[in-house]
Amino acid sequence: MNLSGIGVNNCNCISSILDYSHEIPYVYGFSTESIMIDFNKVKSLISEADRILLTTHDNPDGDGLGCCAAMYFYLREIGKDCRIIICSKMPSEYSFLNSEQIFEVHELEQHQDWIKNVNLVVIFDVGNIKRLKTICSEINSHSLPTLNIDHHPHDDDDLFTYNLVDVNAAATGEILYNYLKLAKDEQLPKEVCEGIYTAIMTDTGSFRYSNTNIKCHEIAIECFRSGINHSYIYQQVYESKSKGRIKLLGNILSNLTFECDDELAWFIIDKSTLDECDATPEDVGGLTDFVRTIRGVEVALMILDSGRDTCRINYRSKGKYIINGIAKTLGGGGHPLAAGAVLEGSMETVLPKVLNETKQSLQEQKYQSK
Ligand SMILES: [Mn+2]
Repeated sequence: MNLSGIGVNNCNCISSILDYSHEIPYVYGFSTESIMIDFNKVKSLISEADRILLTTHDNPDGDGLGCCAAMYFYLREIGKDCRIIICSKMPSEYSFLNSEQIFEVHELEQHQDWIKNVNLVVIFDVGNIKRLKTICSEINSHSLPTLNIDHHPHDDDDLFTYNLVDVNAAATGEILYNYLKLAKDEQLPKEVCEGIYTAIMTDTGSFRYSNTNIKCHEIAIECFRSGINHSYIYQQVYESKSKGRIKLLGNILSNLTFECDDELAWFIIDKSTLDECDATPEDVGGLTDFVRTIRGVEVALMILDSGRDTCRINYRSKGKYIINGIAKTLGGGGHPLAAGAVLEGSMETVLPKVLNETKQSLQEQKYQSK
């Protein structure tokens, strides 16, 4: 297959390539540092490993989970001893990927005997290995080699053994698709395509966000050919929201604050808000995206205090402002238009700090663009 123009960065030494500067607008699908990745290296790592653990980040999304499922079915077909073990519970909207019960939630006692003899851990969609939570400690304690397949920018102190990172890919699922096409060299089976399609559909907001590219649609065509039920997948992901999530949406919409000439819309969620709405921290997914849809709003910001003395913040930008720099300043990271962080402290201490940083950055960016 033709792999030209995919724009893959070979990232055993990724620092300079992936270090975004605020002055450089991020353009999806375009790379000035395009180096063909050695997919063959990935292939040899996989062929040398008998036992492979697949995993993704905490609060898993469709991209990470879809990749795990797709890779699982591929590895099972080529006879690998493989398991998917994740560190958070499976979100209900993705349970359709788990009809064969292939996802397991990590439990030390239950998994340590199997994990200690793993030859390779394949990690999807994780910018920072700490996002593997309890699985990260297992990897360290058995010194397991890790292969990270991802489209997030990575820090210099990246701790993965091997990196296959393409920040221009719309989804990790796009990178995995490219790899599987090369490794398999034939039409991918339906069960693999279900995972790939889910990954790309969710990370592109159903082929609407600015990261959507020609490749996404080409992959979708192949997924359709394999016989996936695209409307079923769509309904499972987007039309199966809990009542708590919708109540929470109502609550935050009536408590939005607009600043910076109404270009910034922010909202807070704390434990009492969650309780009032019968919602859980898992129900906050997608709220920031929704707030971004308001006309005139360029940046949406959520600050979530779930009562464990840390706050999670989440940014979405329409494109005028780059927000992963702010997230990085606050100890997090992410994509130029979708980023976040977890900060120590309660809402009282975190909120002023986050708002200051955010408003200052938006002001600076506005000034620079003039
Ligand atoms: Mn992703």
